[in-house]
Amino acid sequence: MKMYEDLIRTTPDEHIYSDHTYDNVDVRNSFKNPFKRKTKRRLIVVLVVIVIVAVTIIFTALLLAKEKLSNTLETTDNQQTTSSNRKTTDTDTSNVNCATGWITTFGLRSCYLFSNDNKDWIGAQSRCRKLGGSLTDIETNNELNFLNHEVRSRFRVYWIGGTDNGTEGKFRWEPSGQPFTVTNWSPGEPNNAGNNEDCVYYNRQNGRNKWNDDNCNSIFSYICEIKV
Ligand SMILES: [Ca+2]
Ligand SMILES: [Ca+2]
Ligand SMILES: [Ca+2]
Repeated sequence: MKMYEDLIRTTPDEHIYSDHTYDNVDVRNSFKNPFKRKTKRRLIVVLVVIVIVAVTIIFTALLLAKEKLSNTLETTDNQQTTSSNRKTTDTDTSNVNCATGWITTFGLRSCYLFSNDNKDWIGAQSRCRKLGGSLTDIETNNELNFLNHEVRSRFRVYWIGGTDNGTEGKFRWEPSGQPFTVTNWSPGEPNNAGNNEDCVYYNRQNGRNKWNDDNCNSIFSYICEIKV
């Protein structure tokens, strides 16, 4: 209050109401002037209105931003769900119906099974045949991209149907006997290490999904393919 009185005491307007004196009584009288009180009240009301409007604008902007973010996340979720459904249901526009546990994607006329168990290459091929297919062959970039993507999301090593057994260095798909038309070798592979690597698997070396030739007696998971 003392500070406020000092301030008022030095205000030029006080000359009007102080009757040319600066004693405390005159200053208090001038402060009680109804005109000044009204002005002060109006000022406070205007300030309060400004604060309310500013808070409302900020709150509305935050709400809109939150809603926009929520819509974006929902759209992404829907797209992912659609993508997932495409692989696992018969609503795929390629009209490929896959049995439970087998997957496909748009543009491919095959279903694929990623095994949960492990076998050597011959045992894996035998198992796939019993299921009505064979170890997968990879004949197009579309098929390669699909399998690369699927292997990337799993933490296993998978046998595929490639081999150069019988003719060293000439890789083919079994059982079709077709030579490789697309390849996805790891750097430095195939190297036929120890002169004893004739079967091909998908490795996870350096986090990439590349092929390696390995000893056919090694035990890995496997990818079966049924052409429809
Ligand atoms: Ca194939
Ligand atoms: Ca070999
Ligand atoms: Ca190798």
